[in-house]
Amino acid sequence: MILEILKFPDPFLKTKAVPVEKVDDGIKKIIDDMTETMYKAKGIGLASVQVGVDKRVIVLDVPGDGDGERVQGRNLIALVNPEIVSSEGQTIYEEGCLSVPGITADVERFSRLKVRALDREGRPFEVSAEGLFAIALQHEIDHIDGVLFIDRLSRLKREMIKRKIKKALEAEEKAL
Ligand code: GNR
Ligand code: NI
Repeated sequence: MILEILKFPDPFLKTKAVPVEKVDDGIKKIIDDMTETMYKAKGIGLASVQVGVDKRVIVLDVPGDGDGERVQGRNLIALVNPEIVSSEGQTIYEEGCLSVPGITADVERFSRLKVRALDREGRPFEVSAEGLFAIALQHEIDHIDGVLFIDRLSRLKREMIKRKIKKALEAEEKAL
């Protein structure tokens, strides 16, 4: 089932999601619906909070450097209760977000990290990440803490972006 992706300034995007206690059929359904929604929206990741769910679940499918054409599911990964266990280095990448359409900005993140989580069957696992996968993982973990990439910009840049979005929304209203 395709879910609706909430857009800034929807207040729900500030929700700090709660840990999943048990990876049951309800959580599996959320994972599957989020995966379908991510592919439909052509995103490389999606977090529960973006679709109005307050449980700590994220999905990603980040194309690898040598992958060539994009094949859906090749790098698909679902993480329940993800936790960064170690991180190093720093990198800057021009990020976008399905909840902040039409806006991109350079964001500083860790360049490498190890993340511990539960998989779709509720089994614990650890994954090492670098490159775009590491960036997207941090972007999605931010979402389940109620943090958007624009929250990681300088106050000036953030205020400029907020004003731009507000103006665009007002123009949309007028056109109706
Ligand atoms: O599809 C997405 N692309 C992207 C590009 C750079 C940095 C982060 C991302 S994640 C984004 C999908 C999204 O908004 N996930 O929350
Ligand atoms: Ni996002």
